[in-house]
Amino acid sequence: MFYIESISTIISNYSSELTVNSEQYSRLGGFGGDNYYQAIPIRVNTTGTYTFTTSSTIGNTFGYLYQGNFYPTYPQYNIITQDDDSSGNQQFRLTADLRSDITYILVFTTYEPQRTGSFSISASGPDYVFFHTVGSCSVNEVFYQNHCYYLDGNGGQCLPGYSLGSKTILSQIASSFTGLNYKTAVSDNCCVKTLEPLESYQNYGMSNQCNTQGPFTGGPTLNGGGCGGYTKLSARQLTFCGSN
Ligand SMILES: [Ca+2]
Repeated sequence: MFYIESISTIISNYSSELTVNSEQYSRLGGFGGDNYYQAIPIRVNTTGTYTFTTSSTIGNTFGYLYQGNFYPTYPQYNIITQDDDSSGNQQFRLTADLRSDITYILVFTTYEPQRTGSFSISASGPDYVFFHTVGSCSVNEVFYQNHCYYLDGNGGQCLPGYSLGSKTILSQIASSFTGLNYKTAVSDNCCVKTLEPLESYQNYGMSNQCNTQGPFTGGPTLNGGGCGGYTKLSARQLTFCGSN
């Protein structure tokens, strides 16, 4: 007895280029030189196994996949997998089990330093892969509906160009903060200040990881951390901000 299983595979594509204006770093296992790279945040809506292959005019490509944040100066942190040539013709192929509640970073770079050119990445898996536009959000930010959101221990203040985000938005992206970190400072109170007044008695809070350095093991939850009904605002109150 055997089964014939029908598996539908969905293809997603991303195209961009490395230029002399791209960011540079010394890739993991590289030559210590300056490799141009793109760190592309990716998300999936369906947990499963996904494969990323590349084609390029650059020549010899190299790919890395990270969970949560990618730190260019510590490229060994958070790494899930890497590949050089598995797709043939010196192109990489990465395969990984991706969860729908985590943001991953796909780092596209080249085998040798100082290479520029256009490239495309093709993802295949049980659902679409969302490649976030490079440059739209910076480190520790979540990209959502053309805005960038972050959590920070900043006492209800947001950086220039950002404003307090709403609980509605936070409810939709809270889990995306898994693997990320405070934007500038660890909080001293982990009840989240949002656009709404704290005294609304429905506050988000960090239940697992209150006032401790990330990467976060989870996002804020409604009334998490005993924050339901919390009404004070401390100097480093955890704060939810979004780009204007
Ligand atoms: Ca390669």
